[in-house]
Amino acid sequence: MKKNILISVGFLLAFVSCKEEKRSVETPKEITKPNIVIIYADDLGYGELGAYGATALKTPNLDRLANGGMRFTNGYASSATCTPSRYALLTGIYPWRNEQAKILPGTAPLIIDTAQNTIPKMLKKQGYHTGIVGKWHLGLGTGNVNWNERISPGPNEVGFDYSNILAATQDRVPTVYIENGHVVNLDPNDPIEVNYQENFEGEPTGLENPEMLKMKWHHGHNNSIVNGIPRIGFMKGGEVAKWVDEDMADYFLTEAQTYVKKHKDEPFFLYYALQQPHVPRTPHARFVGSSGMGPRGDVIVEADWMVGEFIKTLEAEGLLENTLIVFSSDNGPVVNDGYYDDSVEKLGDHTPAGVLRGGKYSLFEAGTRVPFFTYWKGKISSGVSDAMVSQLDLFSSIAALVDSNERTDDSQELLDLFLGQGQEGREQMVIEATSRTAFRQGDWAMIPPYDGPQINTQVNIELANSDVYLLYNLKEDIGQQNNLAKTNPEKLQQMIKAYEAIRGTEQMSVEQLELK
Ligand code: NG6
Ligand code: CA
Repeated sequence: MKKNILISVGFLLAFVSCKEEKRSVETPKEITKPNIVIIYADDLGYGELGAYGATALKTPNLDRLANGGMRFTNGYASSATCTPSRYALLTGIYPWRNEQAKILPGTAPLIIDTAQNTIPKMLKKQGYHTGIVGKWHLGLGTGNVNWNERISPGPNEVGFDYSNILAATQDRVPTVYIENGHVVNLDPNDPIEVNYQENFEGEPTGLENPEMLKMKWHHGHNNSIVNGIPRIGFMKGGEVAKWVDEDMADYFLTEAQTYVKKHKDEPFFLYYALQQPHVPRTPHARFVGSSGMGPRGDVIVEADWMVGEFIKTLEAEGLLENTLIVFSSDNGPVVNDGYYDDSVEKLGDHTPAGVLRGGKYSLFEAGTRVPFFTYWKGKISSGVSDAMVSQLDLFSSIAALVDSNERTDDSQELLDLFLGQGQEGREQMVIEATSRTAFRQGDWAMIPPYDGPQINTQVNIELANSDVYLLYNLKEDIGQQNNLAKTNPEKLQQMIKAYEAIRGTEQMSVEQLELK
């Protein structure tokens, strides 16, 4: 009798487990897939966050994530400027493979081929809803965009189900938000025209109408005036559609929060591309003075707050334990990037590049080595990794996370490392800055000779142009002060060989170089 009962219980259990299994087969697999959020700052340097050693600037929300997740000390953007880094991030392809991947004007055509694979396209095939909120800067349309019709192709044509973006940069026209290809709040009776060559008759400019400016230009940035701020490029019309710079951070935060709330019941991928601390730095009134460092510091405090609020939304929606968050920056820091905004005068003890040499536009480390961390509550335990990782690697690693077989040659699958369970990072990689490239391998950095000024005096950044090869051992010399090329000819030759194996031997013509 007893035996019988046991047998029946056994049967019952087998039956139940069978049903369980059946249920899990029937249940859409998507439900178990984690949400993925990439939060991407614009021009945030290696030394800018408390978690990376900043003391003068307070970034408690980002620090909480960085210290509670896996923080990389050798995390890289692919390029020292925006467009190439964003191209590489989304496609998993080195930006120097695409000649168009350089700083784009607001009228540039889309530089991602619509046939090209991207992270959001790959995720869509795995059942994800995909969205972008914030800065785009990868071009729109195919040339001669009519801003008063649907603008296409754009983010929606390269994998995003939803997009609400600024086209290029905050300092470039058109200064409007574009939602799924449509200018937000466009008045058909006040059509938008944009031109990067010449002004529209009778329209004021920063150059000719200094009396109209609330922020003065230092270099460049003297074309159309929007909200008292002179921009790059000329724009006419679209008065009510123009963004209010000081409200931009709140606008994108609300968009990001709304996106999450709307798609919380399906797996989603959100690319939340912050506009800070790129110029023009326009903190909302409640952040003015918050850093004591002028607008540049204030917008970093603002961005930190925005991220904190965004995390609160994930938490309130019960999503934090099922969401992988990746945070990084598109390139290194710049203090004066074209406006008089007190950033130089009020910098005080803050070192945006931390211990690194160079900055935005530079082939020295500060151009591409940036804050980079992953956070996943309850899944990634807190830690610090010195392994070398590139934003390029997100394509293949995210694919692995969602059981996709898709990979690119340039993107290494480092999922374990990003989830805090692996040790090994990249052995080597090519980095880019204004169409020049350099090489990192092991502890070493090698920069080939390039024509051009050693220092961009306008932004006061060392670019790493030199008549000779530069070779540094970063383990001993993180500040890149001792060029070892002469004393280590063998190492130099080995580095050049490994670099050329990836990059090719063809030299870039001077015209191709965007000399800074
Ligand atoms: C430069 C701008 C700079 C910034 C940069 C793009 C001038 C003189 N300088 O050409 O202010 O807009 O382009 O920055 O115009 S990025 O982060 O989007 O690459
Ligand atoms: Ca940038």
